[in-house]
Amino acid sequence: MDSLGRAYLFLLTVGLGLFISACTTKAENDNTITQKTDIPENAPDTITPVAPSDGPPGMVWIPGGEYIMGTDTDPQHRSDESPAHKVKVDGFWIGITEVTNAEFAKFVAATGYKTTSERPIDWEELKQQVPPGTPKPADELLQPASMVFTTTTEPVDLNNYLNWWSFIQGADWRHPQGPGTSIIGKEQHPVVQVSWDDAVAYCKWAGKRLPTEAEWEYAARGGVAGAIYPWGNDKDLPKHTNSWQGNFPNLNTAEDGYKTTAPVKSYAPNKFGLYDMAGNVWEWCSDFYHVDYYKSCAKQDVSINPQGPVKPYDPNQPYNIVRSKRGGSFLCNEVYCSSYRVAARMATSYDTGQDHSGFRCVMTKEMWEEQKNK
Ligand SMILES: [Ca+2]
Ligand SMILES: [Ca+2]
Repeated sequence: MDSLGRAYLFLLTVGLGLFISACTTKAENDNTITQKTDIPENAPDTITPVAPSDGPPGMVWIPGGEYIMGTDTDPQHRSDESPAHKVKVDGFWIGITEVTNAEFAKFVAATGYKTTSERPIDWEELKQQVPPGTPKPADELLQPASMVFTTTTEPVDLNNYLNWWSFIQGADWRHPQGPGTSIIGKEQHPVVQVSWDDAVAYCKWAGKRLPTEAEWEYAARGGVAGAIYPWGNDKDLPKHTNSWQGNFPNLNTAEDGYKTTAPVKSYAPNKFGLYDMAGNVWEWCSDFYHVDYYKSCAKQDVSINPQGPVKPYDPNQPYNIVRSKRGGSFLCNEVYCSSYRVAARMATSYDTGQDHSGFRCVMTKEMWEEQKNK
């Protein structure tokens, strides 16, 4: 499953994997809390930025407010999306699109930054995310590498993500599928093969930060209470988002127009004016991921600006330091992942780059004031 990160895939690839658990492909539903799923008739039109002439370029102002985060009623929801709970967030600016290759290239040109995938694997660091006693792999296996998806030739066991994920040396943001591939002509596509560390480094350079999960979901919902997707409840996915049609992972019919990434803004925005909150590429959030985090949030009447759990934990990868990602990608489909739903969450280790994973940034008023005065 794509939630399993670099450390596990790497160890499995080199034959040292000691732990892998079957992933959950079936939705769970306990219906303990009722949540409204109908779109209200008075849903707002696209909300205009508070100060469009004065806002950071490429971002839209999301007015602060209260909403129900997570879901108990979406038939496809997984246990970590429950219980639905009340959250209040302050207003913030958010990127209208995922960060593009052109934008990331400017950052790299200005700073000389090397992404996680471009650096040799640091065994001392990796060691902390694998079962104790795992032997050190040979040095030739610790070369720069990243995770690449490959369409299979026939239907495969969906419980074994090694059927479609490989750890490829030379795969990085400039070569998303490995040596011989490039991003030439894909300047307006979202950057991929970025780890959480890379996304944070970009944000810092830009005077921004990653969204919290609470901010991300609030923005994705577009002010429409209880909908399943950023556009509402319409099940005609190819009309709204870049996901996967056909049979995963062997047949990609690209009914939505794209087999891998699409240029940002290829589909209509949500009611906040945000593009690709569902699909195209996954988006890192600032929070650690903890499978039971919502249970602790739900103990409060309202969680105010929640920042995520203090410690990460994903039972599928108990040693990994996992961060949350949101929105799903061009690989998501109804059978396997369905993470284009606004409530869907994903745990991925902070050092993992994948060719379906990127990010977008947010900015507070204070950050914008500081940036403006530079
Ligand atoms: Ca597609
Ligand atoms: Ca996205």
